[in-house]
Amino acid sequence: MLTRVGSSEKNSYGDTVAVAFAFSPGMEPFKHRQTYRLDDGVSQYLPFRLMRNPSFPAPTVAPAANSYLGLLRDVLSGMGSLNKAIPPRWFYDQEGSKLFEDITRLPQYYPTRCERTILSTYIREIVPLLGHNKVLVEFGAGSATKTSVLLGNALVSEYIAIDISGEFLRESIASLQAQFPHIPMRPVEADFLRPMELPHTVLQRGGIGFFPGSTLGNLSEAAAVNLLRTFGDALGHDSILLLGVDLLKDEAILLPAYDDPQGVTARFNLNLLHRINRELGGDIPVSAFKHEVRWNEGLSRIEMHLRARYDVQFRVADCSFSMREGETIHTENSYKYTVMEYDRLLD
Ligand code: AVJ
Repeated sequence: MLTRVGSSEKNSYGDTVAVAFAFSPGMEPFKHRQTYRLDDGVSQYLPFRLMRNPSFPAPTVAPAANSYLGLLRDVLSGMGSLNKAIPPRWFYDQEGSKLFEDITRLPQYYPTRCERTILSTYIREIVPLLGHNKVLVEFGAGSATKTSVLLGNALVSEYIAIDISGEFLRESIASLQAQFPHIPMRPVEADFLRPMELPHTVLQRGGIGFFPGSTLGNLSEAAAVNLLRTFGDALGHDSILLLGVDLLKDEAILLPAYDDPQGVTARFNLNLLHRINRELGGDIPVSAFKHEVRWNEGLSRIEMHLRARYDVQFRVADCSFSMREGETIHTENSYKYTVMEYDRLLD
């Protein structure tokens, strides 16, 4: 069942699913603050918030996204820590982006499906909030499968798609361009977590930021707030952010979404080690590691780890590492908040 929930309605712990909000960071809340709720008894999902950004832009230079040095730095520092961890952005090489695509088609992985349902169901209501002839900017566009719902209904002057996985992005945008030949499209290979400078048309016309997929959930609260500020700076005055995030729900639904019996998510997680071997000349014995998913109740997040099945030693970029049996490399967090918690974070 899909319902629209008024902004003033209180949502109690875990009962809600889909939301669209609008607010102005550091200023008075934007008039449109809308909650769309999808409750099929299984997939609670909170997608869309609209944010009006009143601040002036602080342009900065976009750094190279998929740089050898960036990967090297994150792997060496992450593997050298007491609690080994590698940031999830390194999942998305060509192979990883394809595997994530496969994840989105798994019956257990509900977010993509839910978001598309909410977006297409409420598109007529969402479109007027997006204004006319603004520049659509998608952060982490990937295969950009949800974007066609917006492009087919809203009037946008241009589409800028940002993703860390350049080759994959350019292929997706090429097929989207064939579908919408009249809309200028620009794929930008960049890490949206870093401050970025968008084409000046964004500041001239105003931007519609599109950030679906609950990618915000990968970040801690503080980092999420920072990212929203970065988006605000990049999108400039009179912009809007359409945000999709997953909600807290039962562990029995969360765990299989990140640990599917088909083993697709396991391959996605383990591909990180293959990538390190490929790109940094590592000799990590990938078969010595096992995909592990944990629900961290205290921090309200799904965690993905790579767990050593036995004591292992390996080298990456001429540095040696050893791990004990059972030790893990922490590869991803997916925070799951309630609507109230998201309200607070966005405020
Ligand atoms: C793309 C970050 C939203 O956290 O649900 C899917 C990535 N990881 N399965 C998520 C992911 C494992 C996904 N995000």
